[in-house]
Amino acid sequence: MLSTPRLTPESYKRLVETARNDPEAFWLRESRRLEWSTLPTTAVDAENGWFADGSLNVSVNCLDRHLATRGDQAAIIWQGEEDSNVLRLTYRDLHARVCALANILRDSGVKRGDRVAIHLPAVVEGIIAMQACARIGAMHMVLFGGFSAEAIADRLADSGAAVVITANVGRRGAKRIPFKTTMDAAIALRGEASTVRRVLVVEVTDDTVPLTEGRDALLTPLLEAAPTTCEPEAMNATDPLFLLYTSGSTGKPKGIVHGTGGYLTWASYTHELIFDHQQGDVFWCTADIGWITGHTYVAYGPLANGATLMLFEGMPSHPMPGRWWDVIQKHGVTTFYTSPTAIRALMSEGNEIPAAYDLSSLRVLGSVGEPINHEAWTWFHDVIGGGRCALVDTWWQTETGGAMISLVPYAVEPRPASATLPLPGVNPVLLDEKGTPLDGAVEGILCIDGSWPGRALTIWNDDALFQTTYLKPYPGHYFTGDGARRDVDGYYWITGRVDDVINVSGHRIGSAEIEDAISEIHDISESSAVGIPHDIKGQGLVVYIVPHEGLSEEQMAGLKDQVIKIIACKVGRYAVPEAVYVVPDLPKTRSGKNVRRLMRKIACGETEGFGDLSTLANPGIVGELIRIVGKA
Ligand code: 6R9
Repeated sequence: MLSTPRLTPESYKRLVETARNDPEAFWLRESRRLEWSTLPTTAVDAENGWFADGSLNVSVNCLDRHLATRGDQAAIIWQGEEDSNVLRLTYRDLHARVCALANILRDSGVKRGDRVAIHLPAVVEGIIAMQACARIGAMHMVLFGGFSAEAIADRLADSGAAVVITANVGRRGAKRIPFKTTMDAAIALRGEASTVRRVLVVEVTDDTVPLTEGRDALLTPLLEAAPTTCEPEAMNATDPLFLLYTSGSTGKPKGIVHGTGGYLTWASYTHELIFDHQQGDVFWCTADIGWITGHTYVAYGPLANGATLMLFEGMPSHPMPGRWWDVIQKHGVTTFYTSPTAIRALMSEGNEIPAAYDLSSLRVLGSVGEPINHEAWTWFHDVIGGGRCALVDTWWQTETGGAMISLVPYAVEPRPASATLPLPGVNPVLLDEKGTPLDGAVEGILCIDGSWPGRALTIWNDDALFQTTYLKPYPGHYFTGDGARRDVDGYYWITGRVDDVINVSGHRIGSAEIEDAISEIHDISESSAVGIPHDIKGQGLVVYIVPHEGLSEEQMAGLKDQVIKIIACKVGRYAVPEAVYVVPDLPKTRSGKNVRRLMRKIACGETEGFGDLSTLANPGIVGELIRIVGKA
């Protein structure tokens, strides 16, 4: 379908200028893209936050207000793993289902401000559950499908969720993923201290699962009996909408809290801009709803803008390579948003696979989650996009709520593998280590000046940590944790994390999180996790462990397996390392700090060029590590 782009280079420039010259007026105007029960009269003030005197309901914005104009349009096209398994939900259907579930949640005692945990595979109930929470003003906390019972237990405890929505199982071919059993195990881990009072179970298949009397209920019969209208809760713009855990460089994963009016404005604004969203688009973001991308560009942005979204239950290359391309062809997907890891994996299957499908419906392609390399960008652009589609590389984070630096199709000149320019209203700066802003073409620490509507409100239960993590490292700027290079034309090239966060296939893993898990193994005295480049995953995780002295050969032989098991159990299988090196010691500074920079280089196979080692407390260990890694 040929369409006129939303923005031209000229109108884009005007947008950038208006946002720069009068941000207050600019953002107030952008807030009007939403339907408010009380219109905000101010955009931002440092004390009170975004659109502070406005009130609205997010699910009304995503559903009710579309009923008159597009009630019969598909809101979700769900493709099951089996080809014949397709579900089309119109906005009217979705509205009814969301209201029914919202009523059930209210009946289960969920009130405004309460937390509801959602742990589901890629079925429509995930989106329905998120919208149902928003309707009654409860905060959802979505758990990634791949989390272990321990990881779930930690998040349930920290959030204090009383109600959980999960599935009997997830489907992967003939395999069944035990969602309910994992949830039972997570709840059991805390015993009496568990906050969970009610577990609602979506039946994805007809597999039966044990139900705990008085706590668990199957959703289908409840939904059939529930009314399909539900009075929405009028929320203040700065009330929290959801809580989502993400990893940082220190300690346990943090519960990032997003607000209502600012977040939804940002989701809608950025979805429209970066994907050049047009009436009739079929928008497919492949992210799991357990990640922020699945929140902003599956559950909220597209629905706020009245789009039709594609949801696929299966895997990219299962049961045969090309399955994703088949979905695009079959459903006429126009906009396709995925991760560099997926692109690289698909690229490695060869060009004949996508060549067998008609991908001519595609108009805009997007990439998110990690830096995209030149080769993957070019392949995606040329082979999947036929050289004809805009390809947007979108840089952002859980904490930013939505895209911050991204191409705007047809308005900004693309450059392969560059996230290009900040969106109108976003003000990035590059700083040196001391925090001095750098001008011109330069590489530095990426920070953002001023605020933007999508910025997280706080960290759940720990506002002081929010301040120290993001606002205090470089006073006056929001610290992203990323490094970036800017070229002479002001284009940004993200270089990756500058802190101890490792990005494996777009999943953020804190080195501290891994080391914490390993610290539970008695025979290990110390460990260090570092990231190294990986052809498909972007980064791979490598772990060094130091055993206690005096272990038997047998004990030594079992250590690597123990490490893998404990990481799978405490964090999840997605965080299992590529390699575990058993070493006698870790390189340390005289003040006792582990020198990750050296461990990273050695894990990459480097054997020289480490610079001055005389500041190490134990310089001799470097040669040892090189030998051990080389031999492995
Ligand atoms: C949306 C999301 C955030 C971190 C971020 C950065 C990396 C995300 C990127 C990118 C280069 C891009 N990242 N998008 N790096 N280019 N287009 O991924 O959120 O899971 O919180 O991860 O991911 O390092 O700081 P989140």
